[in-house]
Amino acid sequence: MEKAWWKEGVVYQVYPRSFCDSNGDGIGDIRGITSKLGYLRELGIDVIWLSPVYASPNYDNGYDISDYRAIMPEFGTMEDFDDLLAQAHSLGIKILMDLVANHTSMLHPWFVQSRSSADNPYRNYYIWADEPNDWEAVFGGSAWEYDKRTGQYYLHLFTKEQPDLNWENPEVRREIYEMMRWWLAKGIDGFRLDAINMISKPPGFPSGKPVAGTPYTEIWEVAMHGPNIHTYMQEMHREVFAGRDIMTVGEMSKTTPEVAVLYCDPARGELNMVFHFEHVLKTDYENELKWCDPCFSLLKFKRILSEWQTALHGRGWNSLYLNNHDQPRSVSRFGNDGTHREKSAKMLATCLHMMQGTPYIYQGEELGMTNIAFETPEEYNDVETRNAYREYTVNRGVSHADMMRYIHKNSRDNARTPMQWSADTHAGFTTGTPWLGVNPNYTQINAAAQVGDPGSVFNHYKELVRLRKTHPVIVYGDYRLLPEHDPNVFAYIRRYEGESLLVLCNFGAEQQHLDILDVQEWQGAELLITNCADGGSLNELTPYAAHVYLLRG
Ligand code: TEU
Ligand code: CA
Repeated sequence: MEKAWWKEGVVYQVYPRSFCDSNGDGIGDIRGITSKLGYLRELGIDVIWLSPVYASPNYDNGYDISDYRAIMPEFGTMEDFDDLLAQAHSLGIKILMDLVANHTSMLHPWFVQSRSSADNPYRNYYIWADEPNDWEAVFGGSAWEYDKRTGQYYLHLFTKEQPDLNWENPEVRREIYEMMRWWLAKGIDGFRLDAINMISKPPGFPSGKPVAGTPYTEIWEVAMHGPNIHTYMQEMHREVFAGRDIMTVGEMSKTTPEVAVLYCDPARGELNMVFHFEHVLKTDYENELKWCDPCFSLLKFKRILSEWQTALHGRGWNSLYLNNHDQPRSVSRFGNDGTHREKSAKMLATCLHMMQGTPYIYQGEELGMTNIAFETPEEYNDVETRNAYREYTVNRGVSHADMMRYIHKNSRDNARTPMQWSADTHAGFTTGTPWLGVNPNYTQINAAAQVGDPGSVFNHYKELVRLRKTHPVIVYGDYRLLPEHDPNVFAYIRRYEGESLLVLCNFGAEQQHLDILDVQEWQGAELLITNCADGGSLNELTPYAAHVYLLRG
């Protein structure tokens, strides 16, 4: 298997709005990020994925870009960005830009031109039609918006403030590639490509599955991986990526391992890896519906992650994540954010970081930050949450109490509350009023309390990051799931050049006895890392225990 820095490193995702505020306006900013590079260096991460920092009216917090070559004034200036990049590089940390190119903001000059008249040269930069079809937008309502100036509808797969670009138009592609090269010329180290599997639209806009209680149909089965997607990805590779030592990861909902290989098989010249959604959509949602009472199945979780491990081995590369700015906090979701918070956070991290692929840590995950439960819908900022509250309580007959319970579990704002730096006011995130409420548990859960504590969640993550750099079996080893039928224990073996790694994780609050192993074989193995103060055991796992054993050849 070809070696690469992006296979060996660990990525840390920064959501700038919530990371660190340097000037007291309550909004995280670029200077704030720069001021925390020492912290990231201490954690040992190699790459920062920066969620969008471009100019944006923030209908979707930066995922609606109005100028690809300018920094959002609330976040600072281009000088601040250049300084962040230079300082990160001087510490050996790379920077990945979040590229949102399926759509722009409605305030992007291209769209302002496009909507101004039907014969404007920018008209074909977007997708216009005389009649809408029945697609439902990701954040609710029709995916088409009527624009009375020209009497046509434009397509928006997300909010109406995020019109979809028309990738069929070669001018659009040329402009996007040129802009990407402009960022690379600055010295950035790669891209995370937002919703990139949606850029090629199916001809005729065929209907999807009906969405219950609405006149709309789903886009998920019909609008992903359109007919020209691989042509565009290969073109982007030729025009932008080829010959550069950069990292690329495409965000792709509705992607199976077989489809993912088409994007990340190096021989095809497309992307390095993809973010799939299977383990976050199919293990605790009811029928993949986000607004529900979650019911987690470890059996499904193991089956899905194991399938990805096996299917991509030697053919592509996995990205490993449990958290991002769109997902609830993993410790609240898959672990236990009550009495077992620290132990289960370490267990989840161990389980993920010992797999093959590039691990992603989302800000605050390394502290075991938890979900938030705001009392009222008004305290939520996220456009998806706000729209869903309205849609479900007004049109779909869901009660306020039920909907709030679903929101507490699954709102994207669970991930977006300010980073908990210290026990000071507003968690040390800002001296002003934070744009989104701070989780009140910051007095217990914060970086200041954890960095110097060898038993902290932070130091467990730090050790996982370090081990990846010292043990090639973690990066390059193959993968075998131990008997699949255990509903509480996730156990697997990795092997590489005579070394074997045994990973044992208890996902439950009960003690588990294991007899799946040839204990004799592992008797002399070294305990590489554990979340149990009193050491590991090969056949007894205390609640949420995680042990990793290494056997040298
Ligand atoms: O998300 C794309 C995506 O597929 C979303 O449907 C995602 O599944 C959803 O946010 C889950 O609730 C990307 C970004 O990550 C997201 O923050 C943006 O809102 C979206 O694109 C539009 O740019
Ligand atoms: Ca600020």
